[in-house]
Amino acid sequence: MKEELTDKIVENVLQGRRNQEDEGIEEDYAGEPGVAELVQQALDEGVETNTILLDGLSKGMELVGQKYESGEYFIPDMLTAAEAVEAGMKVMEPYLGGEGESDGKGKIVMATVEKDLHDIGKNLVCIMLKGAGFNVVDLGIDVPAARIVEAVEEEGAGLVGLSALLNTTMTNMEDVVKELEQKGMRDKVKVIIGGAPTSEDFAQEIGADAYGKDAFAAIKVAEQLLQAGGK
Ligand code: B12
Repeated sequence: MKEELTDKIVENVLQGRRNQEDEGIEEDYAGEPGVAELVQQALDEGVETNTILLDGLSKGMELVGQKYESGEYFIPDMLTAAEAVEAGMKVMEPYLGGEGESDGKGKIVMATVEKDLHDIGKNLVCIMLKGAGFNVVDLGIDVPAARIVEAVEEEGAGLVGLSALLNTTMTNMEDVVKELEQKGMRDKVKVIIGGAPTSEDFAQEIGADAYGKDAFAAIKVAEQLLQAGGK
């Protein structure tokens, strides 16, 4: 039952169907439950949020990526699929700790770096961090280094999480580290990076404190860094 539901979520992400009113990319599925309804159903049936995220929404988006790479899907298809994932995440959010003030663990400023518009992974990380008790300040996409550092200062955050999905924008992460250095804030703020083209080696190369492979790793490294002296 659980697998059946997550498989259906994957299928509907692939079809870019936010809800039952949407048609599909390949054919018209209107009237059948879409991602929002399926996620709700899974939650009602007690499927764990992590399972819905990993085996449903994330897996669906991964397959969309493969279809794009193989030339089967085009940019509009990626966009509709992304919207379907978002619709699912919206349904899940209250179950993961929600928008409420959760300042038990520490404050983290999250952003997708300048010139990068990908936010599904970052949003997932934000949701999971909130669920784990962090106070998350999400600055959104295409955020210049100066704005990120300004927000870290304003918010008094001890952590900053940066996301990049493009080879051409991952280098903008280094600007944030440099800006923190220039403002004399580097020793007070821990920098965590993530996103498909980044890696542990790249984190070291640009002077970041940690790399997180996925949303679960994000929680783990954020907790470790806090214990190691973040705010
Ligand atoms: C959806 C998508 C889009 C959507 C984005 C919609 C949105 N709201 O995000 C749209 C259509 C807008 C888009 C546009 C483009 N895209 Co695009 N896109 C993708 C796609 C298919 C999926 C990305 C995704 O959401 N993955 C699912 C999430 C859950 O995974 P994730 O982002 O990796 O995040 C996880 C981890 O990386 C990690 N993580 C992420 N951030 C962070 C941050 C921290 C702090 C931590 C710890 C962890 C962490 O945790 C997340 C959860 O587990 C990928 C293909 C792929 N296989 O990744 C291409 C891809 C990233 N895109 C690509 C390209 C080329 C583009 C365009 C340039 C296309 C074009 N010609 O216009 C534009 C660029 C726009 C821009 N300026 O940013 C390339 C990038 C190649 C490269 N390495 O440089 C890819 C890899 C596709 C390809 N193979 O060609 N894209």
